[in-house]
Amino acid sequence: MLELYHAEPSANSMKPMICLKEKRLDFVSHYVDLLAFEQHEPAFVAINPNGQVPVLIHDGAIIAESTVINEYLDEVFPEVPLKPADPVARARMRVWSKFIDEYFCPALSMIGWHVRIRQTAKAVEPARFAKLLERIPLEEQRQKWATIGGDSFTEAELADSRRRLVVSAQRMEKSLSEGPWLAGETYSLADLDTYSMAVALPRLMPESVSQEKTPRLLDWIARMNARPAVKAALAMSRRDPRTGRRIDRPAAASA
Ligand SMILES: N[C@@H](CCC(=O)N[C@@H](CS)C(=O)NCC(=O)O)C(=O)O
Repeated sequence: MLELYHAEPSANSMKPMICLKEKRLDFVSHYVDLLAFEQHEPAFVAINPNGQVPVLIHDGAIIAESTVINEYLDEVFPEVPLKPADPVARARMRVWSKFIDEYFCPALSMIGWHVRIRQTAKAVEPARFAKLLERIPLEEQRQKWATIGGDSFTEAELADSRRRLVVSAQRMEKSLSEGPWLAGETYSLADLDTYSMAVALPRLMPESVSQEKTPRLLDWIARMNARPAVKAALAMSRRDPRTGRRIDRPAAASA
């Protein structure tokens, strides 16, 4: 049996959600509401001591880390392959995943937390917020929550993250001038891992990600949006995109 602990279909949670959908695998969905701090509840920390989503459980084996989860799924369920057969293209795919994890995602996360998550932290009554901070297992995450609950990141930090997002967009644009998909001729984990972050860029940075500046990136996002697996993952959202309010859907097996 496959179970996925995930939040909204965006960023790291979205990576395995698309992967599972591409592979048409049934899985039990466990929604973890990050804005209700469910990821730091003892029951979830017992599953992932980092207190972060996503987490896959396959026949009792717990696998964390979104990139690792997708590599695992591709290895164990190879019927719909998501790695190019050519070793050079495969290496290129892995360089993208590394770039996403080490460079693009941390920058996107800082901006996303500053723009969206900050208001959630600010809305919590200070004494309760202090208690919530205490139970965050990772020191780095505790500091990050404390930062956005306080004065947020410095202008210099935010400017550097925005710069890194522009670099990321330009890198995607260049790569897509060399082939239809990020690793070359074949749709792969590089595309779905990167899309899970990049889909936010046109809205976040219209001055840098536009028809004029990054036409190939926008075309690639449109091709990704049209994939049934991507549509199915996005349909698992539990928040109304207009109001941001929680929509309660019954937890269900999904394919
Ligand atoms: N390296 C991890 C990062 C996971 C991560 O940052 N998850 C975020 C959601 S995108 C999270 O759970 N944040 C909530 C928190 O830290 O409180 C991965 O790729 O799975």
